[in-house]
Amino acid sequence: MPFRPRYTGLIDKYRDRLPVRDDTRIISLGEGNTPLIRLSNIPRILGKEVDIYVKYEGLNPTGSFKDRGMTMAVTKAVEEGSKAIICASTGNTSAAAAAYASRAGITAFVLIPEGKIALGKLAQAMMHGAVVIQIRGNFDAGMELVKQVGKEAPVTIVNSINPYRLQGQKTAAFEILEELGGAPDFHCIPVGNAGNITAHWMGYSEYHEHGIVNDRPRMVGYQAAGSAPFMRGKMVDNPDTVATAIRIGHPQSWDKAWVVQKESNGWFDECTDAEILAAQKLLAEREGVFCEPASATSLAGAIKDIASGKIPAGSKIVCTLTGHGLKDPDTAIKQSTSPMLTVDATLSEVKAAILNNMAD
Ligand code: AN7
Repeated sequence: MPFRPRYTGLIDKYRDRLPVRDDTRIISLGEGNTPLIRLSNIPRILGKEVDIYVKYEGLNPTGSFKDRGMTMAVTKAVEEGSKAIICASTGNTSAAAAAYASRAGITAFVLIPEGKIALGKLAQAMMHGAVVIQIRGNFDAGMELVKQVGKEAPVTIVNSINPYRLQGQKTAAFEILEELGGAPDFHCIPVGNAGNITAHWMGYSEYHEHGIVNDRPRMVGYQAAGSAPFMRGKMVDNPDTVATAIRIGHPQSWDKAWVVQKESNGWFDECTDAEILAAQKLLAEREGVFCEPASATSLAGAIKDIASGKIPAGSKIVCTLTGHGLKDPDTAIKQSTSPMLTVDATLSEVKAAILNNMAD
């Protein structure tokens, strides 16, 4: 029969590797199982013999990797009888929390930095019926408040300090290992709170320890230059970057991420906003893959390290694209240089517009 079983989300698929019981009610939107796309043009443009794959996490149900963690966190919150969840967020966590809470029939409270989250993410949180609390402060201030209020109100925190979040997110590494038949040489990933780099290392290590694969990648974490505590070696108090998703100065998984760097023999680096936007545009224009600015940090960093030889020729590289480009239409439109023509609705004008703009 040309049919295969319906894909029902990552908890069902990886049930035996996740902390759920047989009778647990799974809160899922069919997250996970995202495409691992092999780049076909960019390596040639770089002029290097490298094999680059992008893990397009923007194709999760709410448009970011956060769904992997949120399906676990909300499933466990409901199992434990919680009626409300709360998070601080630069946008994507709030979108995922709002969606999964609505599906579970519980309340989501989301704290976001006023004026500093991308429009699509705000639309999601509002549309899914979350209680949106804008704070006059940044993500780090919101995170502190969430930790405090979590002790005083009956709400479950679903930021990545909730251990179930990382459990869900580790499945991205499982998928990569299964598809490649082993580990890539390098895994490049954007770093904000450093939950995702930690979760990937957990996933890679789990398959390695169980003998399913016999190697692990070197983990390379890239930050935005204006928001790069791992490069400064200390917390940053006033982080800033066009990549608002990773506008985070006090990473919650600070210690864990340093362990990942050491164990994997990897490194951290930073990219300027200009480098991030250039990588976002390159991916969109040359590969047909649209990710949000924060996500492009992984490719922006990889491009630099490939150019310098730190990532050598012959390497197999996976770059995680954490969120969809549609999350942040403002930044995309602002940096686009594509022709936008307005003409009369006549055959002659439309024809002229086409003939004048044919590629050589
Ligand atoms: C697109 O939504 O922290 O290093 O509150 O949205 O695991 O924090 C978002 C983080 C990368 C960084 N790319 O991941 C939030 C939030 C995108 C993101 C990151 C985020 P971590």
